[in-house]
Amino acid sequence: MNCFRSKIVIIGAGWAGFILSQQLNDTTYDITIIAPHQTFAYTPLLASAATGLFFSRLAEEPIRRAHRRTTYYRALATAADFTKQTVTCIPSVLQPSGRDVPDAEHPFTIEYEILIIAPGCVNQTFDTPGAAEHCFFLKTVPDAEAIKAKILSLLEVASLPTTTPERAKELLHVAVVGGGPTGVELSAELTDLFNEMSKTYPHLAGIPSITIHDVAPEILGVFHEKLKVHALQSFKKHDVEVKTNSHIEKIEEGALYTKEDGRISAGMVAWATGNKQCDFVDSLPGISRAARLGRILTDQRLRTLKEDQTVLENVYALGDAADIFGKSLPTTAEGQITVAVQKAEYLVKTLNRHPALPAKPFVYKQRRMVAYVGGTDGVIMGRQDWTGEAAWLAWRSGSLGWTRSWRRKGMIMASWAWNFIGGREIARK
Ligand SMILES: Cc1cc2nc3c(=O)[nH]c(=O)nc-3n(C[C@H](O)[C@H](O)[C@H](O)COP(=O)(O)OP(=O)(O)OC[C@H]3O[C@@H](n4cnc5c(N)ncnc54)[C@H](O)[C@@H]3O)c2cc1C
Ligand SMILES: *[C@@H]1O[C@H](CO)[C@@H](O)[C@H](O)[C@H]1NC(C)=O
Ligand SMILES: CC(=O)N[C@H]1CO[C@H](CO)[C@@H](O)[C@@H]1O
Repeated sequence: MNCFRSKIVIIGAGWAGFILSQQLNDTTYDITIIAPHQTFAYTPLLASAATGLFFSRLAEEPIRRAHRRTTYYRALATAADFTKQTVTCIPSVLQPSGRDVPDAEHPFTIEYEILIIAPGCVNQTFDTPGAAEHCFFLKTVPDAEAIKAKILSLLEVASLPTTTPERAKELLHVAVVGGGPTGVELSAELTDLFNEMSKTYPHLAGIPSITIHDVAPEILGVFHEKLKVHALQSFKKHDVEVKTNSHIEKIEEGALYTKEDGRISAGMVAWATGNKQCDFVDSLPGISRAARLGRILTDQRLRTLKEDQTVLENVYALGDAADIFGKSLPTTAEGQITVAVQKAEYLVKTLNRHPALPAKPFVYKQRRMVAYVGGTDGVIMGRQDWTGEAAWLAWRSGSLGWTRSWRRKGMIMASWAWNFIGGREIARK
């Protein structure tokens, strides 16, 4: 039995792809995973990782595993041929800096019998001049480490005898572009960090500042009114300035320019807005796409649809790269993981049974939405609205829920306890 294993190729090792890579039956399937980075990142933990709340290694999980018969290629998928059933990839080469650089000179092609497309989204800078070069992003663990290193460097430069207090203020001004959950969480974590830093850098007390810029008339667009008001009040208390209706015109080293205020000095500009499909998804031929963001459309069993809405056999799509035709699921950052995870678990169940057997359609179960707004304070949206301490606790335990491995849960808890006693990791580096 099972001398013949069907070849499954999974593109992407995010919330969706990682779960599939770990849970598909490796006795029945010959599983190949394609992802440009060797770990899966717990995205909700990245903001805390960036501000040194715990060792950033805890925010990721290796794709290669002992006791699993899977093949992993550190590469980017660049094209798929649905007729020949092949995927073309280019290697993603790890640099000493910790970054991955794609190597277009050495493409390779692999065959599949079942293809699972889950490459997520890539950040979008709307062609804002200078953004790609000068902004800090928060999508991967190396991104989080880069933010951490930059903050530490700014604190040290601001402490030099040659730095005037005015210059220190400019250096320690962090501008966050994007008032969605990611931007809000990063700002909240930064406030906490700066508050704590005032102990190790007492000479810089009161100097750091954070501004959130959003083009929209309000931040946290998806949350209930009451919760938004609470988040804003909390930011006021923590000296986070929120600039809504703010249009970013360009970014330079050390400054951003807005239509409303002109040049604003900032030691760091974090870009936390805008998603678009990766080039691979854009390149897929003959498939049906959602009006919103050009996501791949699937049927209710997550099978990719062709332009004429018929099923493309053996090609599944899920996560941020896909939508179900005729169904509206949460699309705000806060519900997306739940959707990605539930779809991945559904597909695991379907494929582990047998892909040819009739499957029940995917059904989404509503879960709560959480955003963190600094200190022991937070907002939660779900069955009932919570604010304050209870929400914070739920957020913390919620973020433990994200990390499925108990070893990691233990380590994260230990590092929170450690922070409580010993101050944040970043300070002791
Ligand atoms: C900082 C941050 C915080 C967030 N917080 C929350 C939250 O609290 N709650 C929530 O619901 N959502 C949150 N989100 C959104 C959530 O992370 C995404 O909805 C979710 O990750 C989508 O899962 P996915 O598997 O589709 O894609 P991802 O998790 O983005 O994974 C995509 C994977 O595909 C790989 N990949 C990309 N292109 C290619 C290619 N061409 N070939 C091969 N591999 C490729 C990537 O390297 C990655 O491994 C957050 C996102 C960020 C960035
Ligand atoms: C995988 O499939 C094999 C053969 O069908 C089966 O014996 C085994 O129990 C399955 N493993 C898991 C973890 O479901
Ligand atoms: C413009 C752009 O693509 N910027 C960033 C998007 O995210 C990646 C991965 O984190 C960054 O390396 C890019 O610079």
